[in-house]
Amino acid sequence: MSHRDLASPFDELKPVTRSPLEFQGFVPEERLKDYYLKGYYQPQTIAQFLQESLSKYADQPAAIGLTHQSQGEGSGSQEQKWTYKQLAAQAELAAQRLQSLGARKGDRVLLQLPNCLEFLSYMVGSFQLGLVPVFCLPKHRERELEHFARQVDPAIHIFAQGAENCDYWSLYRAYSQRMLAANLRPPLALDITEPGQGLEPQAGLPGCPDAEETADKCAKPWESVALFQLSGGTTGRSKMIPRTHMDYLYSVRESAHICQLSPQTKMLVVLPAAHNFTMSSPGILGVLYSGGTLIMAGDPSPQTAFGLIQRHGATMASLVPALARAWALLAERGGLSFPSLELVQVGGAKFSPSAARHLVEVLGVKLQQVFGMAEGLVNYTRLDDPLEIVLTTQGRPISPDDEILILDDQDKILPAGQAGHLLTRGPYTIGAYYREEKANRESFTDQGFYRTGDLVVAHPSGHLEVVGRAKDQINRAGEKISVDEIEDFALQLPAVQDAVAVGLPDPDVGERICLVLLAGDLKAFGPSPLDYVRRAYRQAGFATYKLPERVELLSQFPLTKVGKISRKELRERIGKIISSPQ
Ligand code: OOB
Repeated sequence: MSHRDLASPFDELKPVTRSPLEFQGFVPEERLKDYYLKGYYQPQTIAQFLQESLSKYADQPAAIGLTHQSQGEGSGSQEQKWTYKQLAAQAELAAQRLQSLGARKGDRVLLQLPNCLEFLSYMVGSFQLGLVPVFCLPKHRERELEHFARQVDPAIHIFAQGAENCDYWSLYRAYSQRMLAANLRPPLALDITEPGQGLEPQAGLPGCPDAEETADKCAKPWESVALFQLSGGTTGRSKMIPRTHMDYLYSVRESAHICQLSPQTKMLVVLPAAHNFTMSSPGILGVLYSGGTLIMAGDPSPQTAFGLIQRHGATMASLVPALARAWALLAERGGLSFPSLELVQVGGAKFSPSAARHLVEVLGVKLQQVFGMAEGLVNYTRLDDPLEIVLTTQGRPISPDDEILILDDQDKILPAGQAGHLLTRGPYTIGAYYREEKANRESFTDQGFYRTGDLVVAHPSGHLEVVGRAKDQINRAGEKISVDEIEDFALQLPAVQDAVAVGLPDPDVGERICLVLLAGDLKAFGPSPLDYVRRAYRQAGFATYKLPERVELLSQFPLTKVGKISRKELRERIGKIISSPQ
């Protein structure tokens, strides 16, 4: 297929001035100033932070991984190793491509790339131009992408056609057409697999501006938004999480110190690169800050990961519990050992003490539990914590100024040692979602504390143990799904009278989506209600991980005393239906 065939129908739309970024927070300004004065906030943008590493570690290996860009002799992915200097040159090339599409400082870009080397060059290039990346997942589909585009008005959508077997051009066209029909301006498309301008930055084209130039010179530097992370969402669709240069970099630097990263660190990047865990805890930015090497895993299978660890001597990896369990089982069965691997971080969902012990015993590595959230707060078990603490808790906060409240249902502080709702405020936790007035009133207190929706108990050492969840969310292998989003769509299906989505406990992925339906017309579902439902969600452009994996039809829903649907009883009832013989 030629470039022409793939060309976007919107190529003629040249980016014009996009809407400005707004900033709105509930954290009292005095506190933000205080964090600044305490030295948590350095007067530095992410571009300046990266620039320092790119020069300081110029000849050291920065990254190993697959690249999608055309290699002259035909394209396709192949493994390459980039030094920091090469990464800088590739970032410059990426910046040139972005600029040639008209991207300007302050513009948002949807960055939707798999774990390949270009993820790094386009991320660095975007920051260097003063663009604000929205860290999309490769698994996001047109429904999610359209929502992000409507929220942040991006100038460009960066993707790799064909990655993960997905036709990103057709997703792009579908949501862009809908936006145009609604009189909204879609972003331009940048498909990194299309031949660019060669492998070297071109003379004559503008290069990356000096990092100083793109730095925001605003009066309140702590308000300068660097990037958007995405929340799993509890009420409806994903919310956009504006992270500032200062807050994000503070968490990255501290995380790198806590995890003792160094130029010898070789981090295997298995989870999606864009996820907050992988990006900043200490993640990709932490490794680049420390002069270490990133090993980008092209696919998340344990087999690929094991091969990369052995070939390149990875020293650390970050996993979700589902993957950590799979690693431990496979390594045990195969009698495998990984002498280079020192540290395995596990986070994103609750890691049970027994699975934690098994991992440590089988892999002979140091385990670090990580309980974090894209909204900010990250807790780590420390590398010198006693084993029992590492196995049974999810760690303690990064900062002495992370405030932790554990409250009862009436927002009253609970006595020490009792489990309750976790609220938090601190130097790297957001004070508001982007353009979400209603959700903000629910998710933040007047004093700017974020309601995490997690139920925790604090140990005397200050370590938190996650004991449950109060938010309406399903956690499938670390991927968060808002039950509202699933239910809202089910209610639009003609055959459905009422719908409730529940997370069913699952030994492999933690939880699976079960959609419980009150059927208006049973026949409308055809022979397989599950097929009917999955088809409908797929056609509506939902990411695959959000498709229900089980459908139960009931004639009535159990109600609480006040007449609300009782999710608890529903879960129990469904549990019984599933465990009883057919
Ligand atoms: C990470 O970030 P998100 O935004 O995808 O999800 C945050 C939520 C938390 O509120 C909690 O419900 C759950 O994920 N979670 C955990 C957990 N880590 C996250 N629940 C139990 N145990 C854990 N260790 O998932 C994230 C962000 C940065 C670092 C690590 C994870």
